Amino acid sequence: MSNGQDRVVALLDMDCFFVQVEQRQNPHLRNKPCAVVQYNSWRGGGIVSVSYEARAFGVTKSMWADDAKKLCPDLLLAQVLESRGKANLTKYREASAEVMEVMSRFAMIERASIDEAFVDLTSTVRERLQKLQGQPVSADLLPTTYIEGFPQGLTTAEGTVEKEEMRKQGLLQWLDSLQSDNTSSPELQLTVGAVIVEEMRAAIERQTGLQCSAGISHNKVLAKLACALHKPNRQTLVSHGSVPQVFSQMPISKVRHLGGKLGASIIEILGIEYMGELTQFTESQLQSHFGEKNGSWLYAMCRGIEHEPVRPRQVTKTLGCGKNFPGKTALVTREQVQWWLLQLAQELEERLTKDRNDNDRVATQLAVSIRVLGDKRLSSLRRCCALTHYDAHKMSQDAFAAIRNYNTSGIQTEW
Ligand code: TTP
Ligand code: MG
Repeated sequence: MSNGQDRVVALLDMDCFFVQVEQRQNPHLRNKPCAVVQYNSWRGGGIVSVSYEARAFGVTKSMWADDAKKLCPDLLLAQVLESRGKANLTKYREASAEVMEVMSRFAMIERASIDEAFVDLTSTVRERLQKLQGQPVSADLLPTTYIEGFPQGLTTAEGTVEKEEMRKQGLLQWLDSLQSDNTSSPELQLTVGAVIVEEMRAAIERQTGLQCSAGISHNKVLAKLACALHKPNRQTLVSHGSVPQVFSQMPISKVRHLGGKLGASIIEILGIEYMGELTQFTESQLQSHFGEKNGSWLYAMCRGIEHEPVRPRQVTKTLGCGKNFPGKTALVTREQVQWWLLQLAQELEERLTKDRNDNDRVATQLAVSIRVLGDKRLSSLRRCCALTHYDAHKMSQDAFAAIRNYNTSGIQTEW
């Protein structure tokens, strides 16, 4: 098995994505505390994206706009469009496609969400290294790069040094430590990866007007983690050597794949808090608690090693839409259920048809999920059926047939 340093993987994540899309469209919103809300009738609407200026006031995602205004009276708001009684994300999906298109000119990408993508830069880096022919990498090519763990051994009044000054010192120290003629050095490969990511981010901004942050490392988990270290509009390189320090204070739930049940059970069963604490357990101990596969994964991961490939995929695998009906808005009649299924199916029909034209493929399965009030799970019930025609009426009827037995009222017309 490899030592986990054989690849160069990056994760690019747009900064306050929905806000930036609104700011691009409306100059009055630029460089201001600003947030995007969804549905504005209840408490001013729920916030889904917050500009960094507004974050300085304590405004966060999933706050009500009315509460956010108390923290930041000058907060400007933009709204997610609504159609057919639900949020319409078309504008953001289109902006996302613009960004993904620019990224994919550089290397193979895996779209991970509406505003983030993984890139495997291993072969691109190798080619670039050949061109460089042992020339050292100049700090000018890394104007927005932080090297995690650097500068090292700085003891003089750190608090007084500007953040940008620290970044530069760390970068220069790191570049000095590299052997630029050793093309198989993992540290040099990451550094050249970071140069390419600087170019990608500059191209994205030039072509779309949108800014992003990035993480550069040897695998997806570390790249994702690295990206979050210096947001917005910056990128962070996490080397294999910096892993012990990064993981020593990294809450387990912050690590990709550990935000859910598995992460919670690790914390409970082993009585630990941070990712680095996992290194004190043997592989078989971890396997006995969490299963063979998870145990091995954790044993390697806490040492910074992970092998999940970047899968070539620029478009989503599934296409979905849904709506919540909290409190008094709960659906109570069969007609209401059928009517909303039709609204959702109409959106699907539109998006499926566009997808067939854009991506030259057809969907074959329709899945219906219901979540009942109070259920913590993502869905309380999920049923699938064949998807034969991109037809909203047909899809909504099939969807209704798939869930009709779930009606708990005992009466056909009531739900
Ligand atoms: P994120 O990348 O989580 O957030 P962000 O881009 O707004 O901010 P950051 O700079 O921290 O990356 O999500 C991307 C977009 O997805 C976000 O702009 C809005 C949308 N979104 C929702 O609509 N609902 C949600 O619960 C989340 C998390 C995101
Ligand atoms: Mg984002």
